[in-house]
Amino acid sequence: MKNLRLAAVAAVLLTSMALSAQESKPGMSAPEVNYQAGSSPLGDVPMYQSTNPKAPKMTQAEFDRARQIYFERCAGCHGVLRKGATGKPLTPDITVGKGTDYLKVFITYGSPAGMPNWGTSGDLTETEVDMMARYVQQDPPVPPEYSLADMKKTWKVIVPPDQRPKKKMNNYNITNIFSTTLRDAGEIALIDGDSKKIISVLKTGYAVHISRMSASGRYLFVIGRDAKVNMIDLWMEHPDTVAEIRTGLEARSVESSKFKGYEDKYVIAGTYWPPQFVIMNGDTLEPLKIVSTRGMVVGTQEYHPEPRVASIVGSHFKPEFVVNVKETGKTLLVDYSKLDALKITEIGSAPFLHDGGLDSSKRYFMVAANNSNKISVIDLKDDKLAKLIDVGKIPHPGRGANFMHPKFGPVWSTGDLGDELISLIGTDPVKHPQYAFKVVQTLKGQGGGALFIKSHPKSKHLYSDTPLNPDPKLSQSVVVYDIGNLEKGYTVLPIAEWADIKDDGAKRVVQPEFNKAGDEVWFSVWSAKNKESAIVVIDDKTLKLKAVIKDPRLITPTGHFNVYNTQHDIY
Ligand code: DHE
Repeated sequence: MKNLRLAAVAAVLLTSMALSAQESKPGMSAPEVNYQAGSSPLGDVPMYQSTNPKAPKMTQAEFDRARQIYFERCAGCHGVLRKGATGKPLTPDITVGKGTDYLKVFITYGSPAGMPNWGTSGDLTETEVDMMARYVQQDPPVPPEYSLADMKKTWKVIVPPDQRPKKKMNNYNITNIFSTTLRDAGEIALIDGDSKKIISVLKTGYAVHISRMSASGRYLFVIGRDAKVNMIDLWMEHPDTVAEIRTGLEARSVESSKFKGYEDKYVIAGTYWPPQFVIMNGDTLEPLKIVSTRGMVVGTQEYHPEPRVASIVGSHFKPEFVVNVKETGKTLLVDYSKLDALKITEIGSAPFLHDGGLDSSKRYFMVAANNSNKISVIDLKDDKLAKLIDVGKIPHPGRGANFMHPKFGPVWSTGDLGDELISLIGTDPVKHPQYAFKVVQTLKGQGGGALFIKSHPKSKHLYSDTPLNPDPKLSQSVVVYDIGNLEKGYTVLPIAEWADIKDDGAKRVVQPEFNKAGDEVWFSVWSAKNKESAIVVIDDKTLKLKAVIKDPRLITPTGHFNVYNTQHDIY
């Protein structure tokens, strides 16, 4: 009887959802949903149940389990405080009125606007769906803040600066080392780019995310999703962590100061929770200054309680960190020359700012406002918004790719998560003013689900991956364009096939990255953590396979970062 009632509610709701989806803006694509709905480490943080008298009853055990599921599956889209991000807001003022049956249908069947079908997919049981429907009617539990004192409790200087080597103590060509993210192992592999041998595998934070280099090329900084930063000294006989700290409860970005006179002086980490960033001493990771990013959303000027810090880059033009805040759609130019009288220039563009990179002159920072299908161009010399440019659906450049276009001069490019397009944007307002900050050409890629695009000043090629495309043929290959003849279209490189992995499974090919010389391109073949993965290296001139790196320690390789290219922002 109960099931019949649910089915009847479902039929009515699904019809109305389909209609409203046709009327409203198109929803998120499956790749985008899967990408955003990643697990948050906040699931393990203790938080307390505050009772909402209007909400249906839950036991403490049910509440705790539902909270964990929420942070594992839902927070990426709906936000920590359920105020809504790429997903809809789920606060009790909205959910209590909808009621448990309505919410159960949504959770079970999903919606055309992008909500996954958690019930019918088998990801959640009927009991869990019921529990989640009641959970989202309670007041959202608030994770704790994270202060300087909290950071200091986790801060360790393992090798103090005066006990570190005075010169490089190993024979590695450290400029050509790759730091490879081993995502599900919470480790990075340092791989010698010359010999293609693994130098070492080092423990880092949970679900480690990115690596960045200090300006001198000596220190490597790695950040985990649990906001742990490792500082690795590449001069040691056996490169290893010399300092570490937890900068918050959840994070994605770390960077170091690059401006002349401030090389290796400061490190910055931006956190998803709490919504803030911290500037640290570049030698030891001692936390010095924390700044909150809570504030008003660009345009509506409504208060947002949890605007997450997305990409950060160190300016080469001024002593500034370029900090991109997702939900408020603001880029903060943080002047680190006087930490005790901090000056921040706030540039509003569009939500949600995510990833981006510098143009080839390093004057302009090009950042994807992925919810607005735009690229915003921040002028790091004049500290202003140079342009807001419409591109394809959900742009996702990584750091983007710069190259010299035969007709339009220097361009920066991005692929899209939501469609198959690649947009080329002119970046030279001096010699090519008619093309500056306009989409000068659009290339057709092999499909949506693109994450990273790459070229190199010495290369004649442009590479684009599609690891989140639902078609395995596309997610397991990349495309490459001849820059001199872009009209010709792309050539497909079957990277996963070349890896010759016998295990079945995803084998997603992710993130092209050049070696220092710019004559090889490295790709990760990303399998599940219990399956074989690999790194495939190709010759950039011939586009032929050059090497396959396999090792049982290479568990879930995703991003990889060449020391020299990362140090000098070459991409
Ligand atoms: Fe990333 C960069 C956030 C999922 C691989 N990722 C970034 C940046 C942000 C971000 C804010 C920019 C950092 C910078 O430049 O300072 N990533 C997020 C998420 O919030 C998201 C969507 C969901 C999540 O749960 O984390 C997410 N990212 C992923 C993945 O699933 C990827 C493909 C595999 C993995 O390792 O987790 C992935 N993200 C990467 C990589 C970069 C990155 C390789 C660096 C690109 C570069 O060229 O610099």
